[in-house]
Amino acid sequence: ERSLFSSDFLWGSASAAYQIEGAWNEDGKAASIWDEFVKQPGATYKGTTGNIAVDHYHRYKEDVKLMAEQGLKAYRFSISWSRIIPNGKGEINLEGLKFYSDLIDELLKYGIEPIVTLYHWDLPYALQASYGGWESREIIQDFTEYAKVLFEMFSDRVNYWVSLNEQNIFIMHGYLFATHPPAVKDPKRMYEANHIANLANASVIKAFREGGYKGKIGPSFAYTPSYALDCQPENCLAAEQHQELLSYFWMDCYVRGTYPRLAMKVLEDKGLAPTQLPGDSELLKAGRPDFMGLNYYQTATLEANPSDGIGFDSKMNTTGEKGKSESKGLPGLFKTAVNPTLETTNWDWTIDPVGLRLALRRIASRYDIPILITENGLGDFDKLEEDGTVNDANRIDFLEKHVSEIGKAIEDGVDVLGYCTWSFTDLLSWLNGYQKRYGFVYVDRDEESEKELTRIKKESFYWYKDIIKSNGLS
Ligand code: BGP
Repeated sequence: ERSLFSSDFLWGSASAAYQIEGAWNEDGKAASIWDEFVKQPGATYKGTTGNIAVDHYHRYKEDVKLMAEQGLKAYRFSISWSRIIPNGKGEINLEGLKFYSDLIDELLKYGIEPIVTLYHWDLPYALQASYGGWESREIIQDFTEYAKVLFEMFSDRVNYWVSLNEQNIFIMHGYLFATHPPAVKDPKRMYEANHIANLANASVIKAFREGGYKGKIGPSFAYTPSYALDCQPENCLAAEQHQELLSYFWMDCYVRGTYPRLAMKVLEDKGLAPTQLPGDSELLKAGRPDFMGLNYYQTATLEANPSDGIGFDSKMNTTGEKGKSESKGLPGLFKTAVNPTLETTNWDWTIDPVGLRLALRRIASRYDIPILITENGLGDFDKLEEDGTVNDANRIDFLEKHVSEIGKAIEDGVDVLGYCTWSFTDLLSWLNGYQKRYGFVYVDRDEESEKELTRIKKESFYWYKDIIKSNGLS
């Protein structure tokens, strides 16, 4: 049997600073918007925070050793801006730089390719407080300056950079659902902040090009491909609206430097179109990425939504009791329906491996760009058995089917650079606490006590080890 994956395929796994590091106020780090947000009662599941998280900041050597044991080819992690530049602008914190420099060296020692995310949602709180974070154009320059510090310091050792992680998620949750900081519910402000984030993303990519750094850079997008319920024509239209407004709206900006025409018409009609200034369009066009980072978890099934208004509400399932989520969708355009052909996770996310092949094909077809899968995984309640094992058969099944669909997409002609599972160790799920686990490595902690945070290899750890070794065959 011949592997469908190239010999340099990046078999990886991913994490983000706030979700693993802990040490939230150590060695010169200042607070991020998440450090502040979690202090508000009811902000997160049972009030969980990343103050300690899984203590990766102090245990990174142990974690990297486990990665090496598994044979990981790549590891995606994010850098916490407020460790590097505590106030968001101005003075650089050398201790922060040293932490990531040491982490990169540790990875390279074992031949693991670092994939570095510049921004995974933990904005320095000072920038939120002083000018409203993503709502001010000042952030374009500050984000670019911060990125340049990292390019200068690390681009001799780093070949893959992710600019913004899931802009669509942090913007929609931050300014529409009010479930992420700054917890605003205002579609007008959302589209303004989003436009500024687009400009900041493009500005960083432009700076990367102008600096002549080696390596590749691109954003990671949370792409949820859409299906029409029952193939009814009006539901097909709803699915297209969903695709335009929730996917192409972002990806077109990244790759083409323009907003999709039909989505923009919807915003104009509703008085929600963002302010565009002279020069914006040129900047967006100068920010074409080298690859599209794809975070794929699920597909959505849509039906027509005859109601009117501009609200877009959703109720999240943060407890893991099936059937607790509800999405109303966009009035007049679409609403989410249950797909009778798909199983769901305990948190009501559809399980759809073919959806990954579809996502890859759609991106490749529309944009003709290489794709780096920067996240994919199953959140589950894993159980540590008396005998010290964790049999996460569900996760193995989930990942195996997704890997197989990647193989098929490669056969279809999609250029896939690599696959990072979410996540390597268990870690904090932003809104669902520590009980929603994704890792190959179990971390022994619960909501009440931090315990010893002992690392325990799950069954999936060994499964992925074999996949990597055989380059995707087993
Ligand atoms: C993505 C984020 C990750 C991670 C993942 C799982 O949206 O980029 O940081 O959290 O989703 O999501 P959750 O923790 O909500 O299950």
